[in-house]
Amino acid sequence: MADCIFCKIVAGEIPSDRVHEDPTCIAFRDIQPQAPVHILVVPRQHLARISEMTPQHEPLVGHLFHVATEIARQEGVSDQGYRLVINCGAHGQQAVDHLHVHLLGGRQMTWPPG
Ligand code: DGP
Repeated sequence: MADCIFCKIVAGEIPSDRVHEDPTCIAFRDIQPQAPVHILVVPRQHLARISEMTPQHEPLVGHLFHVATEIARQEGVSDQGYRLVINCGAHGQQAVDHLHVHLLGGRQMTWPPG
């Protein structure tokens, strides 16, 4: 997608602090971190929102979550716990219309979310 910021990051046209890459996805540190560990796991394939998921995307979405758990281990937050978040659409406060999983860790989270 020509105007998609995360497609540009995937393509290397916009720099990012990458912590993981594989044939299916990349992961990089969020530019506006909301926790000591705040990493975005982003599929190389453009899918605007999780609500556009179809059965064919099940392996992709499963992979994103598996990668997030591996990165949580690498970042040292796995034992104490963390949060994985997908924002969807306006009410979900999704700002970038390219599917991504937020990995947030390194501090106590609260509930309910804001
Ligand atoms: P969301 O609201 O779920 O769409 O979150 C989008 C996140 O993307 C937000 O936490 C800030 C982050 N972000 C936006 N632009 C950039 C960028 O150019 N680089 C990086 N590393 N993160 C970005």
